Formats: sequence, C-alpha cells, structure tokens
Amino acid sequence: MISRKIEEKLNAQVAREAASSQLYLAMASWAEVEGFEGVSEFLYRQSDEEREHMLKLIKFVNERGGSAIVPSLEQPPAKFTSMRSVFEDLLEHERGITNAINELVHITLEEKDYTTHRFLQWYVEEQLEEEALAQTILDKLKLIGEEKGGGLYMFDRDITSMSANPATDE
Ligand code: OFO
Repeated sequence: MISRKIEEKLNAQVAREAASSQLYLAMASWAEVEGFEGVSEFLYRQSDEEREHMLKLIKFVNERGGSAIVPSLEQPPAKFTSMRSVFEDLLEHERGITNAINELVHITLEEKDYTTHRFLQWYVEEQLEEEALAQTILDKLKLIGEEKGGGLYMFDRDITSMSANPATDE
C-alpha cells in the first residue's frame, strides 16, 4: 500500500510523462510537415514510449492501492525554429524529468517505501539512456552545423536506426 504522499507524487509523475508524450508528438508532427521523415518517425516512437512510461506508473499506483489520476493535457508548441532547437528542447526536457525522478526516489527513501523505490529504478535507468541519446543526437547536429542541406538529409536518414531506448525494448 502506498502512502497518500507517494500516491500524489507518482500522479504528478504521470502528468509529466503525459506532457512528455504530447511534446514529442508535437515535435514529430512538425518534423513530418517539414519533410523530415526519419526524425518524425523517431519522435513518434519517443512519444509512444512516454505514453508507456505513463501507463506503467498508472498501473503501479492502482496495483499498490492508490488511484491513478489521468491528467488533462496542455497544448505543446506547434512550431519549432530548427532541428537543433527541437533536440535542445528535448534534452532540456529530459534533464527536467531526470530531476523529477531523482526527487521522487529521494522521497521514497524518506517515506521508507522500498517497493516504490525499487520500481523507480527502472525510470532512473531510462533517464540515463534518454539523456545520453539526446546528447548524442545533439552532438551530431552540431557536427553538421548547417540547418538545411545534405547534412540534415543524412541525419534524417540515420536517426531511424538509432535505438530510442534499450531499457524500453525489454
Ligand atoms: Fe519518460 O522518459 Fe523521457 O520524459
């Protein structure tokens, strides 16, 4: 059984995962409209993964005697200024999520809730992978340097083969 405090904190994380899914969906849609098929495919997949992260939390909260709250959704931006800004935003966003997960882990220790603590280790691992991937992608974009042209064409082709996340492929 989870405490009210843990329930509330986990529900806040449900909302964050939902917001991540929405944000990446908006980015995917933008990339698709801009003609970046590979990037949009990658981001649609990321958006789906975030929804999975949300579902995993919802099920955990309910199984542990709490009640998951399905959050309302805020509209993410419809336009992005460049490919680089998309992935800068993505990395920034993931860093924020990592902080939130770390804070959650900390609270489970304070509350002596070792079951939730163990459950959250999956997210700790996931964040490590997601931040590393976002950083790798950004590094590639910095190498390309140009926002248009052949480099981006290759980038769009190559990104489809980048694994979104080994931890999620389990
Ligand atoms: Fe759910 O890992 Fe990204 O946000």
